[in-house]
Amino acid sequence: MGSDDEVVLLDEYVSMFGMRPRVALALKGIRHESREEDLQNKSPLLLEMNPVHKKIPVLIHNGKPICESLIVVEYIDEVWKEQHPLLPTDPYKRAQARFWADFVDKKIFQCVRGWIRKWKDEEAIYEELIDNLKVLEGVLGEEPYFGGESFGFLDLAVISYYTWFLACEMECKFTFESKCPKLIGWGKRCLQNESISNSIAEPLKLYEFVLQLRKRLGVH
Ligand code: GS8
Repeated sequence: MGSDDEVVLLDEYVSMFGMRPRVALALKGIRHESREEDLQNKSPLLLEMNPVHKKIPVLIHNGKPICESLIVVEYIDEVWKEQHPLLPTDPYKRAQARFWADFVDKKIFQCVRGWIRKWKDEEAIYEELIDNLKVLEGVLGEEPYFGGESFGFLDLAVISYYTWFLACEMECKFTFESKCPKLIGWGKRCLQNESISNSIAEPLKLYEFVLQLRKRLGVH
C-alpha cells in the first residue's frame, strides 16, 4: 500500500472494540487520522459509513468503510501484511484464533457489560468473568503470547479487555492477579510494547467513564 493512502479511524477512547484497530495500526506503523466520536451525538460521517450498526470502530480506507473491530483488524492485517503479521499463516491456527476471539466477544464482553450495568449480583458477575478468564489461561498455555512467540490476532482481541479488568479492580475486593496470574503476566508482557500500551485506554479513565455512564443510566 502506498504512503499516500488515506486512513481514518472513527473511534471512541474507552471502547474495547476501538482499541483493537488502534493497536493494529500502531503495531504496523500505519499513519492515520483518528476521530473521536460522541456516541450520544453521532457524526453524520459515522452514520454514513456504518449505516447498518451505527457503531464505532469504522476504518475508512481511501474513502471506503470497513466495520466491526475484528473484521477491521483482519483487513488491516491483509492490506499491510509486511509489517507485524497478526493472523497465523496456518489455516487451522487461523480458525482457532478467530474462534477464541469470538469467544472473547461473546463471553467476556457480556461479563464486562454486566459489571458496568450491574445486571446481576456483583459476586456472580466476577465469578463468571474469572471462570471465562481461566478458560483463556488454558488457551494461552505456556506460551508468552496467544500468538505463540509474538503478539497476534487473539492477543489483540484480548488486550482491549485487559485494561477493563484493571478498571474493575478499582471496585472489586480482589486483584485479578490473585485469580488469574498467568493472564495478568501476559497482559504486563504485552504492555511492555509501547505501540500497545499507548493505544489502550487508561484504567482510571475507564472507571470514570463507568461511573458517569451508570449515573446517566440510573444504575446504582
Ligand atoms: C461492537 C462495536 C460496538 O459495540 C465490533 O466492532 O466489534 N461488534 C462490534 N461499539 C459501541 C462502542 S463500544 O461499546 C458503539 O459504537 N455503540 C454505539 C451504539 O450502540 O449506539
